[in-house]
Amino acid sequence: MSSRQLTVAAAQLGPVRCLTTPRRKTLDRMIKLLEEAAEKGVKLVVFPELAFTTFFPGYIIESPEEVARLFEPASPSEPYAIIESSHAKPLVEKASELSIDISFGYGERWTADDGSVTDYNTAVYYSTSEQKCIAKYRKVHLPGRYEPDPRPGVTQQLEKRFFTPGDLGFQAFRAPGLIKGALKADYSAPVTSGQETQGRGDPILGMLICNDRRWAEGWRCYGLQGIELLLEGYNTTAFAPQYEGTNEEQEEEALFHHRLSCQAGSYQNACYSIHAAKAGEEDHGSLIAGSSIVDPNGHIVAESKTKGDELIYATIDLEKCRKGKGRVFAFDMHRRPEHYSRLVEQVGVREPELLSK
Ligand code: CDT
Repeated sequence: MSSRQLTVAAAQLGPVRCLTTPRRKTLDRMIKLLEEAAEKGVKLVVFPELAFTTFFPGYIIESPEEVARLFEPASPSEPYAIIESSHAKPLVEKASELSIDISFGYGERWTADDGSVTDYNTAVYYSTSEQKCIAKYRKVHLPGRYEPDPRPGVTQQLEKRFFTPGDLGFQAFRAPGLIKGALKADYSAPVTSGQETQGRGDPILGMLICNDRRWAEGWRCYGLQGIELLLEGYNTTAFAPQYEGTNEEQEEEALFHHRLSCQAGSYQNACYSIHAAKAGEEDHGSLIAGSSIVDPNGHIVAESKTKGDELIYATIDLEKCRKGKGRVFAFDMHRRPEHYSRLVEQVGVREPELLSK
């Protein structure tokens, strides 16, 4: 193995059928996938968005107590309380025992110092070499609607009701312990140039959650931090009665758009990416599979074959990110930010004036 090779995996979960599915049942499935990963020599496993529960934004839930049960508490004094929660602790302990880093999604109920409470759709990264969480990401792009669709029999997508958009931005981080001989900072030596150290340190990672993968803006924020490996979990509707097309046509199109987003994002930012689905038939609706590992040229190097619990893995070489980062997507040479102000000044579409008759 070259010094920048690493075996990584997506742990696809089949359906977590309903709101009352016991957490321990799902945890045991996740632990089994982790054990399989260890047998394959995997060093990093990505689990889906809202991994421990059914995709609850697909339900209309009136009772605040019932909603509260779906969230994990956190606060400024205990931002990573999730790893001490009985709902996640056995998974984290198993990851530690097997020396595998993990990333997973969950509903986070954040109580600030002033007592205000905010719910986020969150993912964390747990580093086994550090024995702690070293990064948190809160989903920025929340799809769907606040008010339930009143039409009978439709598939609901109520993320705007359940969550507040993330407030942490797209912060890349380095994960220690994954690459032998990674260059470390030497604060006693004078720094010559940032260019000289690029691609030689501990791997640069970032997280997105589901719908975020469709937005080029988040990918590029990570690209500008030199990301080498992007981690993403998702619950994506396969088909819904209110949309046009047969179930098969809708699912095929959903998979196409999923692959298109992941492949384009990886290519345009010259990074690997890992995508982990929760798939199959949950009570609120049907979810696509298509968990994948994508290389920096945009090629899929591993993809799930089922809609159930399935581990997909690949040995990747982070050195391969250098080609795109040094040529077509050498940002320092080719970007023209003086023309990009519209991207941050404008939200919706403003069309050019109509032409006169
Ligand atoms: N969970 C999530 O973000 N799902 C959305 C559904 C949108 S339907 C195209 C997604 O972007 O996959």
